Amino acid sequence: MDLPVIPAPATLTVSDETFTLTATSGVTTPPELAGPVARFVEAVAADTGLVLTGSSGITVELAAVDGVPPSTGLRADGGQTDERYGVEVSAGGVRVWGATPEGVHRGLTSLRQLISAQLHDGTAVLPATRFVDGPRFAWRGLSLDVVRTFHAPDEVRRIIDMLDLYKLNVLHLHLTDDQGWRVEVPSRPALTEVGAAGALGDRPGGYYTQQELADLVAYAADRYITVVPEIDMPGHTAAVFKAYPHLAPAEPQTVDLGNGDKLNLGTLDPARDETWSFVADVLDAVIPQFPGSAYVHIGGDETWGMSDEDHAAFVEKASGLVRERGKRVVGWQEIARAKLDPNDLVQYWLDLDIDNMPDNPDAPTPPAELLPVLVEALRKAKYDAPKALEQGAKLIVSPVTWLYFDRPHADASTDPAQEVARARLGLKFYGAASLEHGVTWDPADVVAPDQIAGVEAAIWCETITNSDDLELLLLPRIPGLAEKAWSQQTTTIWPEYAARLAQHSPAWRNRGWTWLQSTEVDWK
Ligand code: TNX
Repeated sequence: MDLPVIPAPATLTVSDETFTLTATSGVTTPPELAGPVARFVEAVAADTGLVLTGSSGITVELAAVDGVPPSTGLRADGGQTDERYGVEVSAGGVRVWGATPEGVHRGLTSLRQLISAQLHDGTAVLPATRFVDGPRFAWRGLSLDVVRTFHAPDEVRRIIDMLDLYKLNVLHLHLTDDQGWRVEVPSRPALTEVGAAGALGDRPGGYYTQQELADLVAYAADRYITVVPEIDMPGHTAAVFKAYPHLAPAEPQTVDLGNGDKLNLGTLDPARDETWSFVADVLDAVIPQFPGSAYVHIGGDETWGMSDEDHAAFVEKASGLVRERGKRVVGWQEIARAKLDPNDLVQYWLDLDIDNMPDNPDAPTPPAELLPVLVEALRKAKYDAPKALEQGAKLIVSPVTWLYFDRPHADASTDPAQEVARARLGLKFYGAASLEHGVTWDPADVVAPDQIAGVEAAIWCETITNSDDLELLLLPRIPGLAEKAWSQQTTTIWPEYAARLAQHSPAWRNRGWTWLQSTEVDWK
């Protein structure tokens, strides 16, 4: 029997006995585990409505976990924390252990999933089981675009809850782009006074105050999730130019996309002193707002208006400013064209082969002006990952084919209203993908495992106008991401996975999350 735990645990045995959990059950809590236990009790209530009022039935402890290999890759907090855990359910009760509080938190998360799948009328009859588990990759994340559509702090907290339920541990916030600037830099007030106004098209803008970000970072940290900031440079900077026109190129560089939107090809200029005082001011203000992150993401992508030399000069100098401030560098794969430090991380996204593009009848034809630019970009992209590895840098695996969640859903929904949203959501350019497609791959097929720092999905918000849209594209894809990034079981059998996934809808419903009610899955 498979228990409905996602990601699938490393080992699992199940027997015939059961243990019954009710509202009078609870957790016997040693003081050093008060945090994880409090989170667990809150989360069970939100997932199921079951409020655990007692203090017995479940015990938690710090103890070594045997029988699971340690994770590989790098942690976004720069540390070495062991996330392995064990869960044992017997007729006498439940025991959860881990080598660290973080491991215990991950174990209690598996227990949450079991409880919500088994709960009927306020009682959860848990099958006796024993499993030990731990993550395959140390960095497991989601990159969230908060620019094209601004997502208010409460919505970001909902996303953090989704990451937490699936043991993901990185939220990468894409805080700046052409359409807006979303983080305070007190020494450069126009970034938020001018640059934060508006989003894509006529959507409302916004930004996170320092207090709001501090609250989000703390909320994530309570769930052992690191928030990594991205300041996208030297391209994707139209909002900077709107706020500070003296940083803009002398001649505006845009391509008309023919749909009312203009693509900015203008970039920050590495030859100008004012560029560097700007970058330094931004880093000085942003870095302290993300104390838990050992990394700063500098973007570096799609600098189509720039020469290779200027791009490399920019990346090298910006990276130096990040390192001088005690942080490590992450960038989109294009940064591999510059000189890297072996501690830098390169986020590999462009796995599309220009000479072998998948058939996609829905793909719009790009404006004629842009076509040569795109073809050249894809040709160069082929060499980025090898260049990164030659320089000793590791990769974050985020291939468009598998981990771009702004791809349309291929599966129909059982709900006609969702069918309308589904038809609208996702970039048609990517071609639709099914949930099954999302789990029938392995990160090690993309990049050799010893070169992987982590696995991260990305959600870009061009087609997303509100939180329902966002959640409809994220769910049920987030559990699939977790299955690939965490589970030691490297092959996913779709019917087996779908049977586990089906058991997760009660918790999503209780939390009011929007998810694609795909006809591929027999939802509970
Ligand atoms: C490429 S991925 C971008 C984003 C777009 C995205 C749409 C990357 C580093 N840059 O600016 O939103 O495609 O999927």
